[in-house]
Amino acid sequence: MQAMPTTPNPLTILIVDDQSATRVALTAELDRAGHRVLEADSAEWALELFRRYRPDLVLLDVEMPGHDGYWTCREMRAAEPGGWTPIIFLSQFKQDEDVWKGIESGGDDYLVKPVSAMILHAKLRAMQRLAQMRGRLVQMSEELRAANAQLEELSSIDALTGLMNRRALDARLQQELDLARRDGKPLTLMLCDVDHFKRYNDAAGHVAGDACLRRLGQLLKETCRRPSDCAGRYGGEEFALVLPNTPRSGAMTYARALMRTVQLAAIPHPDSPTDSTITLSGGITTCLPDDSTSAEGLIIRADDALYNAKSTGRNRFFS
Ligand code: GH3
Ligand code: MG
Ligand code: MG
Ligand code: MG
Ligand code: MG
Repeated sequence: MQAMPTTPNPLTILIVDDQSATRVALTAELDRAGHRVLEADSAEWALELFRRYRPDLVLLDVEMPGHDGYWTCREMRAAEPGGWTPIIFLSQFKQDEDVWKGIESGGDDYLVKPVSAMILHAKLRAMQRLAQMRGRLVQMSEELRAANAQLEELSSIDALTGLMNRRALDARLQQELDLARRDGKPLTLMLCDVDHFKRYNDAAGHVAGDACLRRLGQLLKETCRRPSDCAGRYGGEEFALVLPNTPRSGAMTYARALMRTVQLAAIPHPDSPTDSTITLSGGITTCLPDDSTSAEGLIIRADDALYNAKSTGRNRFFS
């Protein structure tokens, strides 16, 4: 027999065979090549070692007293959901059906005993290559999953304020509406619009305008005291608040607190015809949702109320 090189990548190999002579010969050869070897003389012991030591590869006999190799192979596959350990059958049965059964039970290859050292090492190499490829694929899919999660997060955040964006707000409103309907709880939607913000930009510049929106975003976030309250940027200089389990009276209290917070922040407005600092107008709608309540309907109602707050002088919240 030709001299076989030692392996650059040693494997932990589980040899399963009821014949000690076969195990001894295989172990000697694999040992010589630099692999680590585990030996089992029965299906039960093989499974025990498989679970305990997670070998890199299994050489599996077919005929054994008690459970046979096909059974052992199926059990090993069941013991590694989502994983894959290469399993090569090594058997004296050489009928086509034997090979078929081995592959059907989950084996990756089927060799007929006695097998030459060169064939054995070649098959180990092939399995090693597949395992490495699979490892790379698993790693890639994990990276992809992480990148997707990051993208998902980014796609729901407003870049300027760090609040939820319109997309995420719409989704949250729908979700809270469904929950409120199921639980028979009141839901409040509040739309807030910065007063005379065009004039602010015209007088102070867009950079200052952006900073002002960021500051307002912070203030809105701070007014969300319950974990279920959520604030988002609806678009431009408009913000929205989704307040689950909040009746009309609670919503009014909330609006007063918000107006007070903005008043205390005292962000100077260089060119407002109504006030020397930034103010908000708001439209509030509260519902006890039934089957006819829709997210669009809530937005329309909050928008109508906001229009009334604007047209009656601004710096106020209407419901
Ligand atoms: P009103 O009190 O009626 O709401 O007046 P307004 O000027 O706030 O309303 P209008 O809708 O006429 O103008 C909104 C302005 O908000 C227009 C734009 O200059 C400003 N704006 C919208 N989005 C942004 C933004 O991302 N950054 C900055 N700096 N300004 C924005
Ligand atoms: Mg046997
Ligand atoms: Mg507006
Ligand atoms: Mg405005
Ligand atoms: Mg306007």
